[in-house]
Amino acid sequence: MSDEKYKWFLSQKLQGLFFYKTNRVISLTTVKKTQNQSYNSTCCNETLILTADMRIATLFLLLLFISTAPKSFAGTLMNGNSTTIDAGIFNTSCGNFEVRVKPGVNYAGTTLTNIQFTIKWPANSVNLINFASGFGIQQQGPIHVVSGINYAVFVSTPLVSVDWLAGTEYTVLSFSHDQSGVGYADFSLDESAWCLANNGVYYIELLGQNLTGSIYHAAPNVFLDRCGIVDVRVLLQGPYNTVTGKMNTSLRAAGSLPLNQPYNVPPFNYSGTEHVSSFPDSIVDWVLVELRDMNNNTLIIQKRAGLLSKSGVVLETDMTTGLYFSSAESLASYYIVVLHRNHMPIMSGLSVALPNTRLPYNFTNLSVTQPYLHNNPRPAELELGNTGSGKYGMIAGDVNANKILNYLGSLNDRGFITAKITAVTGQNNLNGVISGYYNEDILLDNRVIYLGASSDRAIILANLAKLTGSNSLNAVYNSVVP
Ligand SMILES: [Ca+2]
Ligand SMILES: [Ca+2]
Repeated sequence: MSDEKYKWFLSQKLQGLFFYKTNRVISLTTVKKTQNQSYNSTCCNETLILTADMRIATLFLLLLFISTAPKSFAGTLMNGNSTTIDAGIFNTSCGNFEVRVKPGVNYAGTTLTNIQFTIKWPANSVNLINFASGFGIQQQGPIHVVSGINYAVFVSTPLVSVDWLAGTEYTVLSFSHDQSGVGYADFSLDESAWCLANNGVYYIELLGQNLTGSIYHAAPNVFLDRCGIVDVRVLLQGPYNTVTGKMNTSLRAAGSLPLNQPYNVPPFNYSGTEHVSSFPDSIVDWVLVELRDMNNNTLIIQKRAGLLSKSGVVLETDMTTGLYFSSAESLASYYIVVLHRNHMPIMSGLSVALPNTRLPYNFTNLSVTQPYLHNNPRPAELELGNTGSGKYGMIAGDVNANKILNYLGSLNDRGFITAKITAVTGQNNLNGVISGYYNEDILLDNRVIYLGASSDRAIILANLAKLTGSNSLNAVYNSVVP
């Protein structure tokens, strides 16, 4: 082995002597305290047999290293920049992470000879997957579980040349979690007692020189569940009860709610298979939620049917909060549209990054989240109960769900009520009352009533007056949702 072909360096961390060849690095095991006669390469399947002279040289260099090697040239330069290299872990998007290093000064064409760190996160939460590294960093050994914490140690194997600029962050490892968890958890690069005891603390060296800096960034409160979850809060004007401040659950109480989602008919034409075998007492009705493209809010990406609780939470059929959209991408934002069988649809005023479980899109409180084009020029929702209640809900009365509210004229919503009563009772008696799950039951009280108390007709006229400012029977309100 000649000096032209091989170069050597001493690793402070590994307490050893390493050789490598330009353009084809051979990473060697450390010089052992035992009388090794050969050094097994960890790459390239090469074995270097050291000659007697080389062994003498190795021993000499090692002794020289042990006696004279600087403890570190790391430190703080006169200009204030540290010569060390800091590290951090970043939650770059839902479920995705990067471990980055940030050098204090420039390192051009320098060989990264060792880096290691330990990632720490709660046990029994999620698994780490999809590792990628341009620096040959791999997990070393199994995940260690200690007192409810997972520790995974990562080390570099081959030697890699780096060109790093001071103050710039460089991703040395990226990975994801498998979205199999619940809630939130902290992820960090660890410096705990476990790491100290197991030699897994952050360490980095270039050309054998210890440049270990400090850990400067963690990833707290990382969402562990699936990324495409839409958490939306909404009230329906029809069943809203001004006394309780919640929605009535008359359809559930009457046993009228269908077990399969009801939006498989025009104009919704949603063929989803959402289904329940029974309903909790708190369920008001089914709603349909659309995810729309952030750059084109008429482009529907995916639809889901969910259950609406009396307090306004949209639930999965397993009664967990929020709806999961498998087509959602973790880096993208979406407009959220809520539709109901006989209420006007509403859309979020802005596109929303998913998951939004930390800050649900709350259509009931307009001081928090505005619906699309609210009061521009007309309301997109109506205040429920007394003026100043501060609670807003979806506008009742669009019996045929054509996004138009009208009392007279073509396809008017009033006419469907009389037609339904006539069709079911077989009589032209507007005092007739029918019971069941009908779109003509605007108040969702399990009855279709045209005249008298609790009529489903009167709210159409009252809403048109509020929405258009006109008491004309010919007033028309069009939804602002495209
Ligand atoms: Ca209509
Ligand atoms: Ca009714």
